[in-house]
Amino acid sequence: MEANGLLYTHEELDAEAAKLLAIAEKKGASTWQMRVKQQTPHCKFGEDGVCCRICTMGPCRITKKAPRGICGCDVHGIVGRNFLRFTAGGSATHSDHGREICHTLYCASPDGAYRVKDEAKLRAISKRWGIEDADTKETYALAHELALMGLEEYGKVFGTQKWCLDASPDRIKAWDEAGIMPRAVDREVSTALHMTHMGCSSLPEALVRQALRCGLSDGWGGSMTGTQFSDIMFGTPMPMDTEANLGVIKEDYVNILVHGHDPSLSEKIVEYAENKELVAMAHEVGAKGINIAGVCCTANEVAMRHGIPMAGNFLQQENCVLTGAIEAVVVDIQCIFPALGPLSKCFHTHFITTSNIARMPDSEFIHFSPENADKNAYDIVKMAIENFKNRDKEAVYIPQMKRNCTVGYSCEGIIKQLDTVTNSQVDETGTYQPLIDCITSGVLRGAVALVGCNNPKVRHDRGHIDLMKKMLANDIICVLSGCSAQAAARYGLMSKEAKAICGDGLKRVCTLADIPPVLHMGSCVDISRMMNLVCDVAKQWGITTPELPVMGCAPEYMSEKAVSIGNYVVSTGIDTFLGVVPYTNGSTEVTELLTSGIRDWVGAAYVFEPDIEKLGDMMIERIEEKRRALGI
Ligand code: BF8
Ligand code: SF4
Repeated sequence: MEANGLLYTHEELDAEAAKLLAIAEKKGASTWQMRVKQQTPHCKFGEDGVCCRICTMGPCRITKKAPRGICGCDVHGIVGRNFLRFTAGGSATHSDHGREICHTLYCASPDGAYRVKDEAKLRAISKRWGIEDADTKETYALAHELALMGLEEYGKVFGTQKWCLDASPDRIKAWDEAGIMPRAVDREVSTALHMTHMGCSSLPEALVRQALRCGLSDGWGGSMTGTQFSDIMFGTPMPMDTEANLGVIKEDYVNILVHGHDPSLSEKIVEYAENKELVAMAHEVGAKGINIAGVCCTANEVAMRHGIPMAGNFLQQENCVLTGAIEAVVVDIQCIFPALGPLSKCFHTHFITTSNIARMPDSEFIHFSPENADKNAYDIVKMAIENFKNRDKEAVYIPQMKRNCTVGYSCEGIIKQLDTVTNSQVDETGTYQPLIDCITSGVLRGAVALVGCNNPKVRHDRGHIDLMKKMLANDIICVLSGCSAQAAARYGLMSKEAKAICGDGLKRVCTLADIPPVLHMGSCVDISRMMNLVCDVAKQWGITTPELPVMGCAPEYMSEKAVSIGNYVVSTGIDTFLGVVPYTNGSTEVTELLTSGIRDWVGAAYVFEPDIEKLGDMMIERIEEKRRALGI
């Protein structure tokens, strides 16, 4: 272990994974490590984005000898169209998650399955959105009105996204001038699909512009709704302690994994795990109780609101089942390996799918709906309990490795905590001024939003961890979400003691503010929180967002959602560093636009760099460059 036993090393965690892999081999189960071998090397045409199959005259693949598709489209048009479609997939997906949350809020009632927990937030948003009598209206009448308004945002006929009103003035101006102010999500996704239909757009500039706009409709639309409306119902996260890594699975308990994204499901499972009748039932079958552990973004959602431990991130999902100690994996939507079906069949594990959006073979389907949430959750937990007797106790192997972490730094949580750093200009309601003071004085050099997935193209979690360590040593604070957050947590970087590996400035800030050096801001839809954070800091500082010494980075991303995020982060004025190239290498024109040209529209651009060491150096250099430009 490093830093006096504070952090796990890569080797320690790799050794843990290797043992589980050996179990898989013995059982004849397929794992992602095996499938990667079967799938590599990847198709070069696909990798470069130069294959087009959007009409049945193709597929057309661009080579030196065949520079155009049958319709005459060149490589730049093909790569640009693929990039836009990729973005649209991500934007639609995130936004549909937000739409489900609107629906849940619409079903909320004082004595029903879902209630309003953060009434102040409900009233504040309602007021900003122009609902009459937002201060005095009966809570649930107001919640339903806001939920309906939220739902209507998705398909509104005229105008642009209401959340954009919260952005800094420089953003609104930039988006207006670039013609990328996002309209309704459904409109932007449809426009993207229309533009990329055979015989429509093949001009890279138009395709990239729409990709930014479509991304913005996610970050400043659907994702923002998902985040803010979840806070209204389930509470705005505040710092709390929990644990991470496979060691949170408990041998003597009924173990239920919650995996996916939509907290409507996981919140209820967490609630029913404490139900007296069900706990008694668990005791009857010989278990000490019911243990819930999270995987992927669901883990982030329930960790930051209830302190539920996080078993692992995207590339840990199979490892969880391989412990042989999981009675049920309960999933909703997104980032769920279809492999979990066949894998769970090698054990006693129930693989329970719950959403019409994510149906999979070899799963047991229990349709979960807000209207039947209580019964659904009860049935699911009961199913897991009844399965405890089927566990092959001899075959259980739970690596005893876990780390403490502090999670749940929403914007509100950060303001509350950072206010303790300096005494300068602190007012009663709290502001970002202490954070700004730390940056202008140089105690902190800047900040990096480290986000996104795992991808076997980068060794599991190493991109995240190596970058974080580098940033921390250079007094750059990190804000995290998604699978990046769980990587930090399981290595130990999200504990307050991890300040030991920071530069002197960041160490001092962590001590004074009593925070870990990497701040958990939530799930991937919560990157919208980061957008609020940068805009509010810029407003308070009196500068524009592109002037901030702040970077965005997804070193191991894999999903369409991540590319949609990249597009709204960059459009929010934050240079965005990706460790995996988004299938754009085939076009010099598209690459030039994304890595440079779009700077003219939004004041920021992408860097694609698979060498993680270099990527880190470039981020630090960029932060220092921004500081010099500000004269700080
Ligand atoms: O939305 S970071 S692997 S879990 S896509 Fe998925 Fe990527 Fe993880 Fe959450 Ni985000
Ligand atoms: Fe080929 Fe053009 Fe059809 Fe694409 S749209 S498959 S490039 S003919």
